[in-house]
Amino acid sequence: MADYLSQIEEAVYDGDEDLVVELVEKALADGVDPEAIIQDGGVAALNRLGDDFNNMMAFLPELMIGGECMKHLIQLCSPHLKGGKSAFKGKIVIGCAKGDLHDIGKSLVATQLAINGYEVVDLGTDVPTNKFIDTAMAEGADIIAVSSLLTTSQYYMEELITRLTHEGKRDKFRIAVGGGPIGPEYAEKIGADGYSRTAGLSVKMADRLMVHKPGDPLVVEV
Ligand code: B12
Repeated sequence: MADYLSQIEEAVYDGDEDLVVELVEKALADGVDPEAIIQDGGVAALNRLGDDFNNMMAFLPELMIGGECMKHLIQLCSPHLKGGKSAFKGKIVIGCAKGDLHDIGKSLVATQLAINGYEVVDLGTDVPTNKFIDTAMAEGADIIAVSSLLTTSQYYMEELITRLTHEGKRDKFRIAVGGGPIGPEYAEKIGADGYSRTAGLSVKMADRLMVHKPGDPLVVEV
């Protein structure tokens, strides 16, 4: 299994889409855990590409191809992810903060929540604060979940909470935040209700948020 995972990691890192598809199909057929393929294969490669980008050893095209490989990988793995209880648990509006086009992590979170009993309204990328609020109101959502990978877009998470407070709507929704640069400290600082480090953990976080009351401490799953 470790062999498959390291080969998948290398293929995503190298941007070899055909090889990624071939290896992931073989690994799934051999019973390798789809979550391990996503995390230890795909995410591990993207983290390496991100580090290379920081060190000017990789550039935008490499990130784009890596992202495409990851999307193929997720598409193949998603039908094999195991859900828990399927009874309806609540409604979640999710999207990427304004200015942010990184949707791989957000989509993984949306998938995990959907296969574990949540109705998910996915607003996609670059979502203006208004749209989160208007959709959550119209849908009667329980949770608004915002993803941000850019330090320049994470500010809009704070804007969302400030706007809800000013409009007297803060207590209508639990706010969950996550994504690369986001940690529990930031979530606490802006007054969010929940944070989880991974998509898998977002289900436990959402389950806890459904019984969370205004003023309760931040729910953290790391
Ligand atoms: C792939 C990639 C891209 C692709 C994105 C493709 C796509 N469709 O998503 C492309 C090429 C488009 C891209 C563009 C850019 N990128 Co980019 N990109 C990456 C890269 C390599 C991987 C991101 C990724 O998908 N990771 C894998 C996923 C699964 O992880 P994740 O998103 O963190 O999600 C997990 C958790 O965080 C959590 N989670 C995520 N969201 C949420 C939400 C909630 C509510 C919860 C509870 C949990 C949760 O669950 C997920 C699964 O476990 C990262 C490097 C890195 N290490 O992350 C850089 C990175 C994010 N990019 C970066 C930059 C700078 C850019 C650009 C500005 C580059 C440029 N000069 O144009 C543009 C910006 C575009 C824009 N406006 O958004 C920087 C950001 C630096 C910063 N701190 O602001 C990074 C960190 C690279 C680096 N090291 O410098 N990028």
